[in-house]
Amino acid sequence: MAGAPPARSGRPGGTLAGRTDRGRRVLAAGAAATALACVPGAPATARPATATPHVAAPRLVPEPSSVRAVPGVTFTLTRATRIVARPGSGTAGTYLAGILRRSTGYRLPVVAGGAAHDVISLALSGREQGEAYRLAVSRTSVRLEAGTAEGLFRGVQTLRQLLPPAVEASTVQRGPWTVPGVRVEDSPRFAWRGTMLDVARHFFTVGQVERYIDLAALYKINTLHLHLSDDQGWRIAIDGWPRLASYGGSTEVGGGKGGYYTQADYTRIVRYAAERYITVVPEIDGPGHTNAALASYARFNCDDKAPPLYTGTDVGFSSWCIAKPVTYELLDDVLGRLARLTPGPYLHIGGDEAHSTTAADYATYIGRIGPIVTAHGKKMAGWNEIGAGRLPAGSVAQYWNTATGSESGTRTVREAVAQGAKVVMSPANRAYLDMKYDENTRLGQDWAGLVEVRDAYDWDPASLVDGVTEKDVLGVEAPLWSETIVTDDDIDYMAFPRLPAIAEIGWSPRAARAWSDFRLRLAAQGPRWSALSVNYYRSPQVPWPMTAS
Ligand code: TNX
Repeated sequence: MAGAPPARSGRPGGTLAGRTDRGRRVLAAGAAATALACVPGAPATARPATATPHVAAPRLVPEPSSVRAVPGVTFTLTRATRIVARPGSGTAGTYLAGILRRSTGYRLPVVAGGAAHDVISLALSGREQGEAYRLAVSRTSVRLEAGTAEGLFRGVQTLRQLLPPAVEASTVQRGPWTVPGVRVEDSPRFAWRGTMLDVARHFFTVGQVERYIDLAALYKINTLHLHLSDDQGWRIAIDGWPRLASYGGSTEVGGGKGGYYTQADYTRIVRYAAERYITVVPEIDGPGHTNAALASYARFNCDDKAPPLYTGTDVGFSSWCIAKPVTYELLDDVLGRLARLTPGPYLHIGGDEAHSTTAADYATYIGRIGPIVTAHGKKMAGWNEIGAGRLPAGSVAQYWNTATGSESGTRTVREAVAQGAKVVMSPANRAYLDMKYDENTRLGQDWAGLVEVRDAYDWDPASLVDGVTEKDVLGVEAPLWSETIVTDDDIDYMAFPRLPAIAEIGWSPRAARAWSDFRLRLAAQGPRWSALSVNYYRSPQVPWPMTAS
């Protein structure tokens, strides 16, 4: 999907629609200020809202390609409203009905056709492709159209954000359930908009992963990268190698009891994600980050001695035995099994921080694992270091180093691009959700620096690394490493608000993104997170409404 951003309405210097849009922004700023903004730096030029007094102007994250307010028009959802989900509309209708049922108490029927009044209609059309959608809110209907079910699902996320924040509550709330009149035309800038969960350093249950999937879906994230193995834990049961999970998965950082997914558990996660049009990318890290596996079977080790399990947080001390055939027998079984369990096109083979593997061995390893991935019908993804080895066609290199901090990072990512690989951008000093926000953040690390919300937002994937341009970039991903992350509250605190910032970088046209506007739209998400019981970081950079605290 990467390419020149489409011509936009609603931007300074734009057309008539642009002026409408600026009006909308003024309204939005006014609403933020009058909702008792409690942070210094909140907009000082509040003007009274005149057009639609009781309905907030749309404040959406990620910002769509085009939003046009229809002044004076609102749609109000009642218990008589029906959801018309035309054939081919996938899970979008039932997903929406489920959300609306909890908070409105209305059991809105999801039907395949019928009258055009008092409906939310979801329909496929020939006008859009992929994840693109268009949404039109009039007095009598909400009409959502897309070329695919996936596009309709993305459009449903926009509709959620047009409803009042209380729509996200898990218990019945009082309405009115009013949506502002609006016309949205939207499509993503990048095809890969991901987040990674490290389930190896601390294990997270299926339910915890599903909860994270739902929160990510709200921001149109479409890729969930699961870091399934590391020094501290192996988290997926593999036929024929039972000790990987039963022993290698038996602990975690700090010495807790760890855990692992059965293949049925993993399949549940994959299906849950697929119902939200999120593709799972499983990662088995190597040749470094392999202590849990090496501890599970003595014969994986060059000296035939199994090291003890590891519960600390050091990196770079373990390596597969590159010369041993059993290493590749194991990887063939593991990657073959994951390939069969995973409908998505990618297997992630890690490849980072292999400080205990020689450069020659590293290149040998990448040269051997690529054909294994390909033989199982998948494309290979790996951290940027994989560029130092030979990559199969269609590979993806995930750039994680900081832009200025690592020459080897920029070298290897360029080597990957020179081999035809695409790049997923996860620069640690921008996109890592485990970096502290400031020096007082209780959780997280700071080796890549402190990452406040503005740092997470104010960069562009197509101009970060010299020699890696828009056409090379497949997308962005926000990884959440879990050395210090234990609970749902911990996940929430580090991911919100930075995950939505990265999600917007991945979705919105470059020209639509400005921090001064984003911080206002982000502020409007606060009450939504409160309704969802998301434990978010109240960044002083964002003018949160008082009621959200
Ligand atoms: C570096 S980034 C790692 C991980 C750590 C992370 C902590 C990368 C590919 N490797 O092993 O968990 O830093 O921030």
